[in-house]
Amino acid sequence: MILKQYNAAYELLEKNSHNIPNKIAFEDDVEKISFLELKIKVQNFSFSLLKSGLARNDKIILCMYDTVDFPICFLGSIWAGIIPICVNTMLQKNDLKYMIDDSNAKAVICSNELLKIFSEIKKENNKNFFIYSNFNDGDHKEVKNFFNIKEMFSKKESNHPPAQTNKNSPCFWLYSSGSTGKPKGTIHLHQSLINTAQLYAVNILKIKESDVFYSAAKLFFAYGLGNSLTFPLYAGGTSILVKDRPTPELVANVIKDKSVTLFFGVPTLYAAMLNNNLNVKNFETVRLSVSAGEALPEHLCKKWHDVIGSKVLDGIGSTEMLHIFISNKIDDLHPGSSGKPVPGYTARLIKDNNTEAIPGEIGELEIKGPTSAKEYWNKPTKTNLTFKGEWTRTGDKYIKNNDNVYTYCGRTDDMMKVSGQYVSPFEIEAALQSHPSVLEVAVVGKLNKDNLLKPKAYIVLNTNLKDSKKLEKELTMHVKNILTPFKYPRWYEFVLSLPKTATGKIQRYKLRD
Ligand code: 3UK
Repeated sequence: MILKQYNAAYELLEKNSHNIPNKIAFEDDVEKISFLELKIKVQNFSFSLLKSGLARNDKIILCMYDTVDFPICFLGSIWAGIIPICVNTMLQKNDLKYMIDDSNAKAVICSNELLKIFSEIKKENNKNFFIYSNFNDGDHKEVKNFFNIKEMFSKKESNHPPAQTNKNSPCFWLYSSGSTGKPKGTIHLHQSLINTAQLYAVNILKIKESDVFYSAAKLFFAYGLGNSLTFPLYAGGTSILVKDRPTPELVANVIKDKSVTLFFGVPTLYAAMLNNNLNVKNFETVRLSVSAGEALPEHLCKKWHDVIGSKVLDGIGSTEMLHIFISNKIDDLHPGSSGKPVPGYTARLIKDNNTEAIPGEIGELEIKGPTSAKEYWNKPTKTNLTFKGEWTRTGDKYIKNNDNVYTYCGRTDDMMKVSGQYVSPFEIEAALQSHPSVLEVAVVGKLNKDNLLKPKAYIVLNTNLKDSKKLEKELTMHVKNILTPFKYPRWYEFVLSLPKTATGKIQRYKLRD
């Protein structure tokens, strides 16, 4: 069967560059770009990439801060049929080198500030990948095969057509970190970007042309890529891109200065913001917030609504599924839960004995939908473990109730058996979180003197510790009041911070001994 021609970059740009050519699509700390200018620069960049020596299906590492250049380079590569691999700008040299080697990328596009690290990788390893960047004249002239993206953007090739890809052609990659093991190149298809925009952003968030989007999660994460690039382009809204780290102060200022209507954050940020005596007036334009990446504790969900006056929708997404597939809805909100499957996706919970869990039973979440990655690059064993035909395994334990509402119970490998029963570290964390002295908490299993696994809590306090024995007693009482009593932590350790992945997920395995 021959599939119709379909290029994701073309699909995202065509309509709005025609209908609302002069509207601002992206705005960063220094510049703005309209829908029409964006399309022109994407075509110019695509043309220049091909002319510089790259070919269809070549891979290119894209390591850039959140600026207007990101969407031009990402979409320009896709327009050319070249496969961009978005990577985290905070990675160390050896991780970046790993990804260049693993993917066999022919080239790198990076922000000016990251030129140094890639030039070093190139020289130290005698590699000949091309580097594309917005360098200033005189910068890094010593490195071979350097191209200035700003010059490429203005090449005047606006008749340059998109590559003849189809819905199922590989489009771009993201590296999935997981909590252990080497990062895996996750191959996404052309159809997936627009499917996330339609199924989640239009149907659940009700995105529209008047929306101003701001995501604290950066563009190189799947979460940020949807929030700040795919969704605003699809809706014809405006996306605010910010290079700096999203501190509570910065986020509040951006929201106020740019009159943001849709805000996307992660639970840790919501906790920090609510702990920061927010000026509620800053948030008047926000019509809806979104939380993902980790489960949003019930009390934070309620408190955000009480303080800000608009709702926050918790939803679970993954790098493998590209964006959110189970979510709360504006008129169907369940604080403390992930909500219901997003229409267009099907979810199931699989028990240890390989049968499906019924309501009230815990199982591992598997998901089916039109945005799943095709496979992990060059990792057949991991691919077969995660992608089972139409179903994609998440590695998460969930429980659903009779109303089909899904509640997170922790990563599969974080689950504990305490007193013979499955205990999710997450429910103990959620209980501890609701205590006024607790800022952040991670719970892991630890063996007691009888070699039985019991919960231990690592806690970051939001006050100075005065009397630890007294506080421990108080916390235990607090947990016993909320949960089945045997779930209370047998040990407490008060720490200044918790170990986390680059995407802000607690690395519980590092706390286990
Ligand atoms: C966890 C959640 C409970 C869960 C992501 C939105 O986080 C994203 O992708 P990652 O590949 O991680 C996936 C894993 O993170 N998780 C994410 N959201 C929630 N757990 N409640 C949630 N709301 O373990 C999942 O398997 O980094 C989030 C959109 C796109 C994404 N890629």
